[in-house]
Amino acid sequence: MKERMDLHELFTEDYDFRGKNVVALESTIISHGMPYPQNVTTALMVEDEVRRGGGIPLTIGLINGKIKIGMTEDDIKEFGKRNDVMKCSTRDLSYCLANNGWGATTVAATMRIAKLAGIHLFATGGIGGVHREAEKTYDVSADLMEFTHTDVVVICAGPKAILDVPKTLEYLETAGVPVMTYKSKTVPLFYTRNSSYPSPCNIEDDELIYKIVKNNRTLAPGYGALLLNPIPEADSLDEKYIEAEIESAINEMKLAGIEGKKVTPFLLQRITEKTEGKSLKANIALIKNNAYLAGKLSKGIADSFKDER
Ligand code: PSU
Ligand code: MN
Repeated sequence: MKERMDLHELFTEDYDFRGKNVVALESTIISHGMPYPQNVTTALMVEDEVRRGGGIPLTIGLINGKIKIGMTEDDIKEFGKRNDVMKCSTRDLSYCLANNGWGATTVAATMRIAKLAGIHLFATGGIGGVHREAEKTYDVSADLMEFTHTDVVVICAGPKAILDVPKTLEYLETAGVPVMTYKSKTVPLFYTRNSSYPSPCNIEDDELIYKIVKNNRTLAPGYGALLLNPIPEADSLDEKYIEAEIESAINEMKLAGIEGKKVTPFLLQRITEKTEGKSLKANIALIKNNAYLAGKLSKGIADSFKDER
């Protein structure tokens, strides 16, 4: 018999998903990553894609000062509409809970919560990383750090193109985080399917993922891993086109003096406006694609952790 997990009064229930074919989903993409109402319709479609792939979707967020794992359709609709939802990275969770607030969890925060409840697989669009000009701003997302102490496998479509991609890849290498690409010889760049960066480890066979995850549990206990799943060919944007729009959005951001946690939401919104929705369409397609893959892998990943106490 597994011992019951005691998640204390911070959670709406004593969740325990150990051994189950579950997939965690984040909520920052709902509140700060996409405009209303596409944020709500996308979050619901993403849950359907996990189910279609064979997994159980669990969207995570903070509601009235409690952590909820498995937000309902009504919760998601409410999240998408409210404008007082706090973007919570790991360090913000304790404050938001103490304040009885509503909080959207970033990749780092979602990983942290998922792990506490025995969930080891998480699908999203793109992770945060090392920002351009980080040598001046020191802006490195807490998402990267989380992979060194939280054993959750994250499926995304590559480092977001708004980042400094080579520096993000270097950081992950230095930190010792396994980075796999799914059926791709190059590192996918979120809006674009291919890049000039060779894959550190290309996976053609799902069984290999489970073996790598198992091996790494022994070699680097508590470490996460990244699986980069390229955006489908039909939805991939032209790299030069999107790069020009990104550069122009970054210049506007600098002129407006935007920094810190506002950077990523600002850039995503401006790029959506500049591309007249093309980037948003790509973002929706790639996150659905990731959710479906996560559903497909959910049983195998759960089995890789089934000895967990
Ligand atoms: N990728 C997207 N949309 C998003 C994000 C990533 O396509 O909204 C969010 C994720 O929640 C990620 C966060 O964890 O942005 C990173 O924020 P920051 O750069 O401030 O760490
Ligand atoms: Mn940042």
